[in-house]
Amino acid sequence: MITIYAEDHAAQSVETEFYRGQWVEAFETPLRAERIRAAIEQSGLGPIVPPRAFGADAITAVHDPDMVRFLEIAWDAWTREFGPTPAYPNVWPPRRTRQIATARPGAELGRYVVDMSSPILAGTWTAARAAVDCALTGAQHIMDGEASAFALCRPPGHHAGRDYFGGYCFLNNAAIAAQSFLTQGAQRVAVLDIDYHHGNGTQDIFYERAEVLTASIHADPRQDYPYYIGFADETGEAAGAGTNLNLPLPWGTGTERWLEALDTALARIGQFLPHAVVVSLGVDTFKGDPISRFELASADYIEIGRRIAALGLPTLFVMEGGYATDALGVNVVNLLSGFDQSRPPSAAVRI
Ligand code: Q9C
Ligand code: ZN
Repeated sequence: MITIYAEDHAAQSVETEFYRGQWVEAFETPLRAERIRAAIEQSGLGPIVPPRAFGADAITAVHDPDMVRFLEIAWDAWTREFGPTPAYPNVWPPRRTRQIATARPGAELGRYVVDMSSPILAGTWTAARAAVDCALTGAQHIMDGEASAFALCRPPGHHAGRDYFGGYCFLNNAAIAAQSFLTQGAQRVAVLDIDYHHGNGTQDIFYERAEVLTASIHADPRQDYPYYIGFADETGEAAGAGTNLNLPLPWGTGTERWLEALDTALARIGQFLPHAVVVSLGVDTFKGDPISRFELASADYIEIGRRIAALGLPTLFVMEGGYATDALGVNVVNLLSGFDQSRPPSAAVRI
């Protein structure tokens, strides 16, 4: 399997993050992507290539253009007022307020940022764009006939909705790639989100869309981030009624129960007959993850890869979360090689 990786990810880098009322050592670091890249290099999984540069159209196909413009200019606007310090919001629009643009970068930040996990830095736009390019390049490989690809995206994307971002994310790499399949003629695409956290941004983007099935296996939103969304009764609306599947699981979920949920999601995806599957690949379901509470073991990821491969569909893996830095490489390589080794031949995309 080919891996797409961009060095520019390192432009998004903070020493600390706000966690449980304190500034603690950051969980989402450049080292994460470096560990994954190194493990893939050593594994012989396949070549690692840089992304192609894509334009903004694929981004505004799923995101609010005003938010995308804001992301692009936010650092300059912020530093003009406050100097070169990371941009965090400290104000948010309450319910029943209107979406009226303000003249101040801090207030604009509050209109788009939902938490304190996604600070805007000098290199945020560069890094976020590079991650999108990795995802789109992976999609391109699949459109060109490859059976699978791994977009080693960082920063992650699945918490970025149509007009908001947070949770270490800025642009929704997986959703942008899924939409790019449709733009290029695919009739149906499925997004399978196996990150520990609910893929709220992806659900938001495709909630009323009949052509995209979104399925997410994640921590119960009563217990964990992103909270408020990700419940089982959220099944899609309007044309998208019935095309969103949430499988929330409680803290402490282990291998058996998690794999049952995976089988449920895979069965639904199989019935949907998608032309391609985008997997939002988080490995924060690992038992050693410092911010999560599922109990998967490293060997489980091999089995997960095998079961996804059994769909026999063109599959784009897009990196999301996973914060047990020392185990990231083995967990990701296990999943991708589990997929590669058990894959039935001739699953190239057919439109
Ligand atoms: N109590 C991803 O895995 N902070 N994002 C949560 C937990 C934000 C996770 C604090 C976690 C975002 C892509
Ligand atoms: Zn996560």
